[in-house]
Amino acid sequence: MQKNPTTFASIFEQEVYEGLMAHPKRLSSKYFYDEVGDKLFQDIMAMPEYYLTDCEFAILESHKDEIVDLFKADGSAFSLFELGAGDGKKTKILLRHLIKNGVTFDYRPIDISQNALDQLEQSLHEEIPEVEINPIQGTYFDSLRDIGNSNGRRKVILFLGSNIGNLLHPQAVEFLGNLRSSINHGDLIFMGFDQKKNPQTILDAYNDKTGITEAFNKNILARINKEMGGNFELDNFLHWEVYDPETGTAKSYLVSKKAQTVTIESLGLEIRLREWETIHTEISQKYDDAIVEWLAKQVNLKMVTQFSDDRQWYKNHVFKK
Ligand code: AVJ
Repeated sequence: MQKNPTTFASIFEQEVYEGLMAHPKRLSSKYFYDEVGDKLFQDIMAMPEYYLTDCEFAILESHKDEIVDLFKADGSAFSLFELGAGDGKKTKILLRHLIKNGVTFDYRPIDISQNALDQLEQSLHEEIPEVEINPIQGTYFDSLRDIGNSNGRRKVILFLGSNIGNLLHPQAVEFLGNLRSSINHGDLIFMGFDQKKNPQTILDAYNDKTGITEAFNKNILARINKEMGGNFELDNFLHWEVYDPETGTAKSYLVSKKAQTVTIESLGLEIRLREWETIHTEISQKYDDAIVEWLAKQVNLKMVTQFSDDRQWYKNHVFKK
């Protein structure tokens, strides 16, 4: 029973279909984010175990003068794009400081979640009304087109939160190469990279005792239930995290606790899962200087500077063409 790809109502449906028909099974982490998933990710960022947000917050706060000077460059107006802007909590440090310094820019947050963009726009109007905001809904891939097509102004691209870590190295190289093609000389890319560290610290960040990350991971099944008429029984799955300190790759899985059959109505799909069969849902890549230098070299991006927290748990690198 092969479904004709043209009959899928959305790319989400198509990717779910392909991922659950594949061996081993997989679902893409980009589909974690609906209204529920956005909230769960905010809860994750507030957890003590999820050090990434605090680290990047501290870096932006302590280096905001240098960063604003860097973005200001020759003083010409620029567009500040942000890929996967989310709730913009960290970005607001920079936005506030740019405004305070009288810098001319507009803010173009891009996110897969329209809900996240609506909330961000609302909160910015209330907290920093001076910021001109032009939100764009779409994936990272879609965003390249928007960045490439925006002519005229200088561009600064923010890619915070180690969001790049959702991409395997070959995908990251392809993405960065395309990102490079969509910018001009004089434009900047400001990116967050979570660093290799004690493997236990990393595992704990993705495996909290309170079960928030588990609920976040399972939200993709909840979405399939809601949006495609699925009947996944969430309790029948285990959230499982592994971290390979050699490659720096953290991987999330949903593991089927028993043999079970799941139907997804709008896909006309009946899926059988064996006991302990896995569905791979996310990778969260960790980096060191050698990997970042290698990535930059692959796509001919120049490294401008970098910022780090005291413990060197997290870094923001700046690239140019
Ligand atoms: C938003 C992709 C950076 O991989 O650390 C948090 C998502 N997944 N906990 C990450 C996430 C589980 C997060 N990124």
